[in-house]
Amino acid sequence: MIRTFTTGLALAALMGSGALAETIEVQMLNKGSDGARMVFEPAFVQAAPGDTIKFVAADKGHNAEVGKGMLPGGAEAFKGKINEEIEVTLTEEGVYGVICKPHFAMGMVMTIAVGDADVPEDFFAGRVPPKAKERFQEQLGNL
Ligand SMILES: [Cu+2]
Repeated sequence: MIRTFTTGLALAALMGSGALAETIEVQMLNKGSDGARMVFEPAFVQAAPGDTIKFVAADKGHNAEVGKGMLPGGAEAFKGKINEEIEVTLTEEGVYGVICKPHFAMGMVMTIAVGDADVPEDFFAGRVPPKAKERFQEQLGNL
């Protein structure tokens, strides 16, 4: 599949991905389709190694970054700026917890499982606000 990429990150993604790798879009929203406020949609993504996740700034004031320690060993953390649409290619299998920094306390988080992933024991080792933890646990229920 041929796609047009515009950012340097995406170019790196293209070079690092296999021929069948997919790009999966995740919207950053003030209000989800179920009415919930401050959400990533979808809130849970099952990806294959080499797939790219594109965070779309559908609404303003959000960012996407890996929560502290919420990534597989050997994987590289990513951190978008506010309103920045980033594309990240995930090659390491495992669970990635993604947060929106300004709305972390309001539970704006999502989970990406790459490949055959189990929840790491230390996933909640860092500081995770109650609402965020609640949503993470719901998302991790998909595994
Ligand atoms: Cu946000």
